[in-house]
Amino acid sequence: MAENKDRKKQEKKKPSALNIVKGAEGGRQGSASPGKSDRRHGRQLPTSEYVKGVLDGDRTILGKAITLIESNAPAHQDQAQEVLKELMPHTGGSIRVGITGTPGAGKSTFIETLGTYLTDRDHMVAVMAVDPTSSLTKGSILGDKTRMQDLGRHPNAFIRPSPSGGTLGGVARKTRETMLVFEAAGYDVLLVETIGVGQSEIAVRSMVDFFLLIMIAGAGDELQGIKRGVMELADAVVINKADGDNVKRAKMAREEYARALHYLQPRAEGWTTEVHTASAIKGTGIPEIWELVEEYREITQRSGYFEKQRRQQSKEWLHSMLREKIHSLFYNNEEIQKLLPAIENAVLEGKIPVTQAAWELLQKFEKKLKNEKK
Ligand SMILES: Nc1nc2c(ncn2[C@@H]2O[C@H](COP(=O)(O)OP(=O)(O)O)[C@@H](O)[C@H]2O)c(=O)[nH]1
Ligand SMILES: [Mg+2]
Repeated sequence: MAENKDRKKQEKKKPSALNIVKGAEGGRQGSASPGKSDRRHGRQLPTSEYVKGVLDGDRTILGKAITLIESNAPAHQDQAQEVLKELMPHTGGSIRVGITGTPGAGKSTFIETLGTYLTDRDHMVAVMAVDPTSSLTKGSILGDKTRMQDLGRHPNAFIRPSPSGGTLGGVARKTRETMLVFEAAGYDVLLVETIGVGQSEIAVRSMVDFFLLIMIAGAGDELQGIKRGVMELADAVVINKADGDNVKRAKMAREEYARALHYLQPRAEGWTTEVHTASAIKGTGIPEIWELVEEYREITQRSGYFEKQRRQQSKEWLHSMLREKIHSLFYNNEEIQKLLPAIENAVLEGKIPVTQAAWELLQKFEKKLKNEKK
């Protein structure tokens, strides 16, 4: 493969990613030489084959298209965008449901039971997760795979573990794009699980139509305090594990949460957030919760809120991508990287005011951008 300037830049910055970049560039030039990325990602197909395969609901190609979207290699990302552009007219036809709740509340079990309930009723169900920690622990992926074994075998279901590695922003982008691919392939129910801690809940909230919070009875007051912020994001709350000795406690918890919700502004226009009890293991309460989702869709589609929320989400997604890109352009800029330590020190030592330091760096950056344009 020919040397080029881009490659040289990459070599300097990230020697470990070199092989992946090499393979990707081979792909871009249409060369058939197998680099490491070919082995990792399988050979890239022509764009039209991804598009046709996805639209035909071909599971193998669907998997490959998602792998393409998840790849960090620039050539893969370029092609992924081409594929997505072709698929766009066929997207949007699903109900997108986010599922959150503290670890151990039963999210994965709930998804397995709900997913099976839906596939038995001829729905096409895709399951995804947003877990920016998954590359570190691997635990959640393995755990979910065993928990979703039956669903995973169903021909109408497709389970895709969280894309691993990278920032929350990166993982969220990949999940959003994967959702579009699933829709183009005819999946009409998308279920997205969060890890239930930190910012991943906000990220998933911003990509779904309906957000379901799964709680358990008696998890402690301090926990409920943490969850209050998340309760404001929910369109419905489920008290799970309402089985065996736990039924009574679950019902009491439901009353308690319903009272708490009473004082909160409902999140969606024209909708009241309800609390239900369920047992993901026994399957009780699951049909009622699905009915609620259907009702939500009906009401909000009629009022126009459904579409309005989606448009708003796209707009926010655009801005968050721009912010991320601008951030990385700035911090990866060679000149900025050279200047930054000295300016940081000057700020630390109180030699220049912070505002001045920021303006100086930004002016350098702006100049650099202008020069590059020439
Ligand atoms: N008794 C009971 N246990 C449940 C129920 N749902 C989940 N569990 C158990 O709770 C544990 C955590 O479940 P999991 O689905 O992995 O929770 P997640 O971390 O929220 O995804 C597992 O041992 C499940 O078997 C339920 O409805 N009833
Ligand atoms: Mg889980």
